[in-house]
Amino acid sequence: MFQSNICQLLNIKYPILQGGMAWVANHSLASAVSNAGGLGIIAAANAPVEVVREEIRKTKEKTDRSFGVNVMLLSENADEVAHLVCEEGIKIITTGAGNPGKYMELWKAHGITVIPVVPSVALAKRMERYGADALIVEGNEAGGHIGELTTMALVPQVADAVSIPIIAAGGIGDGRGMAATFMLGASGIQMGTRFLVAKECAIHLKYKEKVLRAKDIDTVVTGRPTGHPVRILKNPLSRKLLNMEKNQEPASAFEELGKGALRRAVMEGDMDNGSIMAGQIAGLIKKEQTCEEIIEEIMKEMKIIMQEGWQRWQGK
Ligand code: TUI
Repeated sequence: MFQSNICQLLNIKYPILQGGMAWVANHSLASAVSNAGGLGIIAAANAPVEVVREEIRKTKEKTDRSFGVNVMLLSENADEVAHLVCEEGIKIITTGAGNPGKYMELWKAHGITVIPVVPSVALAKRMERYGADALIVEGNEAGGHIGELTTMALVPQVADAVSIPIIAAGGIGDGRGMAATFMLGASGIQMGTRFLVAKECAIHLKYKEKVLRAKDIDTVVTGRPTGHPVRILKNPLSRKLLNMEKNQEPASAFEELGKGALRRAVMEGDMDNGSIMAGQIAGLIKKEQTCEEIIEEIMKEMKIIMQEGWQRWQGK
């Protein structure tokens, strides 16, 4: 059986984490991923603390396995959520979109395993010093809010800079991608886009169809001038946003257009005015499957490709 240090750290069967996707990663998806042997993660995103509490309780009802909560640090509710996870006895936290330094002491005092997302070597080193247990090293192939570097360039540089385990994210959609990041120094992966189309993922059908139909070049990065670049699928909204960037319109105009846009896509299936966050690997994803099918398939591919890679090296 394949086991990595991430499996021991998180008490899971396979070193596969589900990304904490805002408005998407709820109890249904998180419990399904955990029940399939990966690590399901509830996204706190911008949600009010009571909504997050309810999601945590529902997840506990649906699985007795390990699961985590993602704290999105740009949220105005981040402080409250940071304390809620302690109250609710959450064992694993991932963070995104910022530096979680100010919460590390609190979380470590509660015995929580803390895994920040880092987009750079500098933040990776700082998080290790603060006591992070592992890192999610996310390249800009990912959907949603992204950093500057690709997975291919970032993962080996962080691997050389820290000694805690690394989970690679951004651009990984199958066993080949998983094997590739292991060659770069990762010992686990996090996937978002592949789980967007999971049967247990309760987003609008039109969102899933859009991901399933996406081609390799169908994502764009919007919002660079705001300091919060976001990768989404091309649609009328993305075209409007990019036009506004070209015309150097003020940040307030972006905010106005972007407000509620993710919710419109996820909940209402509004493919014109909604923000359809997805990673560059969307073009590879062609079918809806259960979380169990996704995870088992990736682990099978991973094992085969690790063996084939050696044969290729030998010229066979
Ligand atoms: O957080 C994500 N992906 C997200 S969050 C999100 S909600 C949102 N929507 C619109 C604008 C902004 C947020 C949608 N997708 N991924 C993890 C991630 N974290 N990517 C990049 C970072 C990151 C960036 C800067 C982590 C730390 C960081 O630190 C800056 C600092 O303060 O040192």
